[in-house]
Amino acid sequence: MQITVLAGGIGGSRFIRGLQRALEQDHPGSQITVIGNTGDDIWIHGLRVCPDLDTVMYTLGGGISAERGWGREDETFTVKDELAAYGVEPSWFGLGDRDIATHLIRTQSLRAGYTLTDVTAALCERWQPGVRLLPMSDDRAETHVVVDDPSGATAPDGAPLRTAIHFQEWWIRYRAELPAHEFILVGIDEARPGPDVLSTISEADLVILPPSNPVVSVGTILQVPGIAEAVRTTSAPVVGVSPIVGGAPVRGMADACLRTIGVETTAAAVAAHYGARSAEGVLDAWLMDTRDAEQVPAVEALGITTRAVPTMMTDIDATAALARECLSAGAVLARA
Ligand code: FO1
Repeated sequence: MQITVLAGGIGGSRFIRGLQRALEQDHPGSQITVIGNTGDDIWIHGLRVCPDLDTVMYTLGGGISAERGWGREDETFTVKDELAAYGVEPSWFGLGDRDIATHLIRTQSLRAGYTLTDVTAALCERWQPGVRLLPMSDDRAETHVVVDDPSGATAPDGAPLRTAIHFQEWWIRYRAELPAHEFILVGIDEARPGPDVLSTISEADLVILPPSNPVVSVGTILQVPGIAEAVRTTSAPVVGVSPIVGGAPVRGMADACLRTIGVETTAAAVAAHYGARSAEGVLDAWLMDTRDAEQVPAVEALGITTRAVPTMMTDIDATAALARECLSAGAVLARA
């Protein structure tokens, strides 16, 4: 089977590990292509950092820090401390010494004219993640967040001044606690899908939207011109997994992101936000946790085939079981 997954960072990577396990057992020889979010990418001290691509690569390649969910295992932060000793900002970004090697290679290669797709493939030669990892775009498309100016500055009329900060600063420095008025994907209008991105969606046997952040990860990927259309028109079934369980994100701050775009933090509201493919949306099926089973009829009413299943990815077996539910929902849809 050819399966395409639109993934962000930690949640998406964890899901893909379970999908790999399920496919090894049930559909050996299958190929997973991951379309990775690059809206989180940022220039840090002159280095190009791609948090979601690196999280997928490290998690599936066995280099991830299990404790943090991002960055490298056995990491040290000596360079970060030295930069802070010089009073150089940003000091809030956790730039690890081992991780810097990845960013040095990426930055050098980009400056030499290689595309992010080329660089990502080269980095994956070392890590062997067992999937094809494609950036959503080789063009810059960065998520910035419009917030009230953290300095508390106000306009002459007394209203708080608004400013835009990079998503990473909002996410890491302000822990998404600074109210976000709007997300702006800088450069998105000129961004093109990376090579092979559209074809891996249209030629897939199954497309999965894993439990990544529906706004700033999956939502960002769907904003790249052409990608949402490819998902809407692919002959493959499209199955999504709710990242919201019992009215809260399982991990991260997706609730703060959903609030910003005016979507309620429930499994049903996220499904409605993605929309049914029969109604200009992107979903054929939606898997949400058994704890939210009472929301199944509301999502079915949208024209989205819905199942309430255990979605907590507590270990590889639980995640493989969740992946199997996706494969099964996809198979049912394909027969229909
Ligand atoms: N997340 C944090 O909460 N704090 C950090 O200092 C941090 C540094 C970092 C460095 C490299 C990298 O690849 C990821 C990093 N992350 C950090 C995670 C990252 O901000 C988020 O995982 C994604 O951007 C959101 O999905």
